[in-house]
Amino acid sequence: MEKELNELLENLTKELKECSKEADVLNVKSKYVGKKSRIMEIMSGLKDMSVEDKRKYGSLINNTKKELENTINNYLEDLTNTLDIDFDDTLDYEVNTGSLHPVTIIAKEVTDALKKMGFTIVSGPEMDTEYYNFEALNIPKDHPARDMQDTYYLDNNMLLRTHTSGVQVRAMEKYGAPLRICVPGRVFRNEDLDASHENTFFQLEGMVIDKNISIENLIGVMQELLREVFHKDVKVRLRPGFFPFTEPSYELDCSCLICDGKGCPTCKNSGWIELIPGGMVHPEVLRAGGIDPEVYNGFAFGLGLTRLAMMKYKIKDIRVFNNGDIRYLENFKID
Ligand code: FA5
Repeated sequence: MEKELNELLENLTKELKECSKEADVLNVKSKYVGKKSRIMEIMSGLKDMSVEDKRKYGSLINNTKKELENTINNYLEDLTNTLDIDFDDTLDYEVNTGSLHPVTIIAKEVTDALKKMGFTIVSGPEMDTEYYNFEALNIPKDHPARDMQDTYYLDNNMLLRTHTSGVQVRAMEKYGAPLRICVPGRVFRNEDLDASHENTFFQLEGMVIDKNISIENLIGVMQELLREVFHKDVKVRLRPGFFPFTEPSYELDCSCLICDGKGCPTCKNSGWIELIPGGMVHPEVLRAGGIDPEVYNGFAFGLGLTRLAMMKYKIKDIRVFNNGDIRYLENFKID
């Protein structure tokens, strides 16, 4: 018995010396102290030994088992310690930092500017119902205005929101009046793509509901916002527009900063980029949000965030935003 126990220890030591990986040690462990190992077999045979043999060999067998386990655990500990890698921090290596996406940067600038004017940032779902995206905004089924935005309908009777305006009624229902919110977010349209049209782009909705709000308040907010983003006065023009959820409605265009208004493919040679449509919130929309249009009124606007980023960073083609080319994102690295 003693000879066999000594041999077990000797053989274990030999086999461990061959192990250079943790997995090898674990295999050896299973062989020497696992359920089907020789030492476990010997231990289970203890109960059948005579009282005399039990007294003679009992503690020897137990001690050998402990020694086998300790030898294995010590070896394992030494092995994992040697695998620790010491980094030489005196080496001069280049750290490749990431960068923010230009739309993320512009969204932060715009929301910071709006926060200074008392706006709260809220969000809404990208997958929405026809009700919030259209009906609550005074666009019933079969209304021709639905064709203004080519919609991705989903199998579950929902849709991918075509604009951030769907948050207007949700916010009114949740917070009531007075209200001053902005909603940056991704929107989706089944568009033909060109230099200024994507099928997945970002908008920022703004809405103010209070007593005695006028179109001057809206223009004041637009001017302040553009000044904060461009750090200079940018040439803009206001022209009448049409949206079923605002009355009156307007379109604010920004002089194309790619060509300085001379005309280029980005602005389709018009010299202008359609940037921020808006208007006074329609009384039907206020009603849908549970707000009395006899007491409150307000304005709303839907800024094209991706287009604003194009103007600010002089990006000629909107398609670069979604194509995942890291070389282009590297231009926006923060040191
Ligand atoms: C709307 O989406 C309205 N919800 C805006 C609004 C809000 C009006 C509140 C009144 C009150 P429009 O479809 O024009 O409107 O889109 C708004 C802006 O999103 C555009 O001025 C433009 O800057 C941007 N935009 C529209 N379509 C695209 C597109 N395919 N790719 C990139 N930007 C786009």
